[in-house]
Amino acid sequence: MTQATLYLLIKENQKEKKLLLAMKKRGFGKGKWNGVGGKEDSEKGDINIVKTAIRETEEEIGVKIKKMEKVAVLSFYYPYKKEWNQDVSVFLVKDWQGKPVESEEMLPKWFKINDIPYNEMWDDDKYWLPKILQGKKLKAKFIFKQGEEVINQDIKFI
Ligand code: 6OG
Repeated sequence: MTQATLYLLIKENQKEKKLLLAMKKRGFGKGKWNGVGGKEDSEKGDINIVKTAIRETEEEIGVKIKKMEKVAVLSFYYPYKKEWNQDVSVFLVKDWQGKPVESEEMLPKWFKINDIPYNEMWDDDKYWLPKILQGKKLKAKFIFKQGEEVINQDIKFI
């Protein structure tokens, strides 16, 4: 199973809480808002998840992660296209350096927690992301049908 990662930057003050999403401009998930992330790449010097996180957020949105917390493991299954199957580890990031900027791969934008564009995101996100934003940690499984729609899901809180 392919292992991938997803980083969700969150900024919060007394007044409001915002989540950074980025419009994917190419590759898997093109045209959708998502967190930043990808797969470990040993050719680029990734030796562990922290190195991968730092490289990817720098490449994709120009910020340097200082601290991150693992909050979920999501397993995605595509019975009609098994090579897409992947496990995605999700991390919340509240401490980083720099300001998110557009790259060749992604266009970042801050969203208020109550304004997340779920209808322009992966279909599974509406099931697990609200729980993460409430402070829960979870392990989940999603099965997709053609058209990238979830047909089966199982969420366990940990
Ligand atoms: P690259 O192909 O760009 O890595 N990813 C998903 N994220 C969400 N929110 N929902 C899904 O539901 C996803 N499937 C994959 C993991 C792909 C990036 O997309 C994430 C990676 O960050 C199916 O290397």
